[in-house]
Amino acid sequence: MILVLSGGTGGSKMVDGLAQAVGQSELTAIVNTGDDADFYGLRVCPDLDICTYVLAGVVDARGWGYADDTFRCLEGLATYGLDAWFGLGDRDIATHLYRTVRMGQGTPLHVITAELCERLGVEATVLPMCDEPVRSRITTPGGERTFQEYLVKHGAKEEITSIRMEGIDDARPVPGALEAIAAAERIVIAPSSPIVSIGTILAVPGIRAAVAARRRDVVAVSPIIGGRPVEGPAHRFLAGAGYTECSATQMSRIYAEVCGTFVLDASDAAEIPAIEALGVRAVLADALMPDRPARVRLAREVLSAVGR
Ligand code: FO1
Repeated sequence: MILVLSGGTGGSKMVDGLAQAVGQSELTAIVNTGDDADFYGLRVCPDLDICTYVLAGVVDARGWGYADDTFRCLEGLATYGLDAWFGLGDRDIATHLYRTVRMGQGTPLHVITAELCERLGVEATVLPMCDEPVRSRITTPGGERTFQEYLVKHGAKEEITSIRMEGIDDARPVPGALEAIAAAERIVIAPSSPIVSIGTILAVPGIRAAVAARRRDVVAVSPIIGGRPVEGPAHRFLAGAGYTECSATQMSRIYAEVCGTFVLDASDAAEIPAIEALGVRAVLADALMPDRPARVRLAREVLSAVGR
């Protein structure tokens, strides 16, 4: 079994590539839930849903939400004067309604996630990092934002002065997560944000130590190419966490304790000596994933970088 740690839009492309490369039944994903939010009383888990929809082949082309969705419900809510800045599609809302109903019955998130996966025909094992609510809170000069407020409502334009993970101390890895980390043939850290996606997963008590214990078999993929994030505002989150540099080398520094191998884009070859000076093996690849064939191509290169 291959294990992948993933966030949402960026990471889900690696999840898709790995699923194509090894087959869904051989893949387990541990997914960030720090971006989760409640809208209109509904629990929305964007990264879990993005990974699930990608594996089910129903994700929209923009990389989140259900394909070809309509937004009639949201339009209706706006008519009634409610804030409607977060794009919840009608079909997508069915997922959040189902999740919220099951949570109200006392069902843990990892069980609900497995139910959604089964109903959507996903054969991979998709695990939330924890069942307990963990929420990334982003402080900007304009005040503290929830993750989705920062990213979507305010368009990720604000400078970040600090980031905290509310609830992280009370979080526990879901049943099966530590076992999957221990048993995986290889572990892939997807090119998601090292701070608010992968950093949040690793901050769940017990997960960082379990991954570090497998360091030799862990490979991380750089989300930074040419000093810029491939997608999303990773540079702002890095700065908010106190890192002044936005580079593949900086990613390796953040991951040095948990990964023995680091895959970076061929255009960043000049950074190899700095990365290897950290005791991390650096492997070059074309780290861009513009389409599905590129995802499986990169996934194969990433696995072969750790001898698989
Ligand atoms: N991202 C946006 O940029 N705008 C949206 O309106 C939006 C809605 C949305 C609804 C459901 C969902 O699962 C994801 C959604 N996303 C939206 C993506 C999400 O904000 C982020 O990409 C992830 O949280 C980061 O991985």
